[in-house]
Formats: sequence, C-alpha cells, structure tokens
Amino acid sequence: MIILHQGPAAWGVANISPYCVKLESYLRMVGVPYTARAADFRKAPKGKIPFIEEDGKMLGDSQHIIEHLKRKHGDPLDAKLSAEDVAKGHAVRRMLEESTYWHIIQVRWADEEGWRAYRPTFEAIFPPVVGKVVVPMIRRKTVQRLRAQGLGRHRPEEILEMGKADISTVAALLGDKPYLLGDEPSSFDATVYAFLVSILAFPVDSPFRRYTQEQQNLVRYVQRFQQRYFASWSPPA
Ligand SMILES: N[C@@H](CCC(=O)N[C@@H](CS)C(=O)NCC(=O)O)C(=O)O
Repeated sequence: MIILHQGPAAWGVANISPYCVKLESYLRMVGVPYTARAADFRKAPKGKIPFIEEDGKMLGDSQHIIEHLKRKHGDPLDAKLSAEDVAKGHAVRRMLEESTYWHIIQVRWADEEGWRAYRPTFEAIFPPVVGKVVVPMIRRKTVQRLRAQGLGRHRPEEILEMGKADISTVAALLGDKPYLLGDEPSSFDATVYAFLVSILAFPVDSPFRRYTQEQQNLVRYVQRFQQRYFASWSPPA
C-alpha cells in the first residue's frame, strides 16, 4: 500500500496543494490503493509535497511518481493516446504547473484579500504558537519567489490578463469534450482537474476566479471529474 504524504484538505477539495490533488486524483483514476498522511517536510526527498512512501522508499514529485506508477502498474489511461494528443496534454500540463500555478500563489499569498482567507488555513498546519511565527516568514519567502519567477513583477491588471490567457487556453482546448483529450479521461486530466478546482474552490471572489467561473465548460468539467472520482471522498476528520 502506498503512503501518500501531502498537505491538508480544505474548502471541500482533497488538498490545499494542486500537485497533491493531482497525484491523489491519478491514484483514484487508476485505482491504486493508498493511505494519505500529513506530510513531514523533513522527510520529503525533494523538499516538496506530495511524496510517496512505498516499500520503505520515499519518492518525490507528482509527475515522477506518476511515471513510476505507470512503469510498475501499466498505463491504462494514456496507452492509446496518439503522439499528438500526448503532446497536447503535455503542453497543457506544463502550462498549468509552471505558469497557472503562480497565479494561484499570487491570489492566495500576495493579494491581501486572498491572504486573509488563506492564512488561517495554512497556519493550521503548524502548532498554534509556531504558526504565528513561521507563517509570516514563509509568506515573505513566497512573495520573493513570485518576483524571482517573474509574475510578481507585473502590475495587477497585467497579471490578471496573463492568468486569463491560461484559463482561456484550457477552455478552448477542452471545448465540449467531457475530458481534455476526448470522451475518456487521460492522466493529463489529473492536472487539469487539480488546478481548476484549486482556483474555483478557493473562497475569495478574485477577478481570476470570476473569469474561471465564467468558463462554463470548465465548471462542468470540474463537477464531472469530481463526481466520477471524488464522490466517495469526504474531508478527513
Ligand atoms: N514539481 C513538484 C511541485 C510540488 C510543489 O511545488 N509543491 C509545493 C506545494 S503546492 C511545495 O511543496 N512547496 C514547498 C516549497 O517549495 O518549499 C510536483 O509536481 O510535485
């Protein structure tokens, strides 16, 4: 049984981290059994979440873990995809994980309204006194990372336009299809669902979330995926 080390659930979503939602989604899609556990970052092989423990070995990075699981258990979701579809899925996944991710960070960590909503959720990961001290330091570091990545250097209206362009891209590629690449889900849907639900479920009415909510096909997509793979899920007690 795989042990999935990850962050906490919040806002009715399996995890506060989109990468953790992605990996948990994939495990559910392929039916690989797992138990979830609160991550201890000191054990994280790449210093990030999620990571897994399997036969006493730790493995980090959601995508490396998925590739490992494909090698070990086969690849029922992607085996029949054309090279063009794999390329399309890869491009969307990279965009969401390397670009759209920073818009999620901007809304939660940098924007004041987002931070007011996110802070208590993030603080709850730590013992009470520790959280009050450590979390403001993590916020400073995260905002510095936003600048280092580049997004944090732009004006708010420029950031919004850049985020909207990512969302429009997913909406246009999805179109009326039930899943990103057609009638059946592929592993890429784990990422698409994870990042969209992370935007839509965060309880702040930001212009970025509003724009995403306006893309009806994306909203329906998230509901469809959730119904199929998370109907039996409930927040850990
Ligand atoms: N490429 C990694 C990214 C994981 C990632 O960035 N996780 C964030 C949480 S959303 C994290 O652990 N951040 C802590 C840090 O960067 O120090 C993956 O796919 O697993």
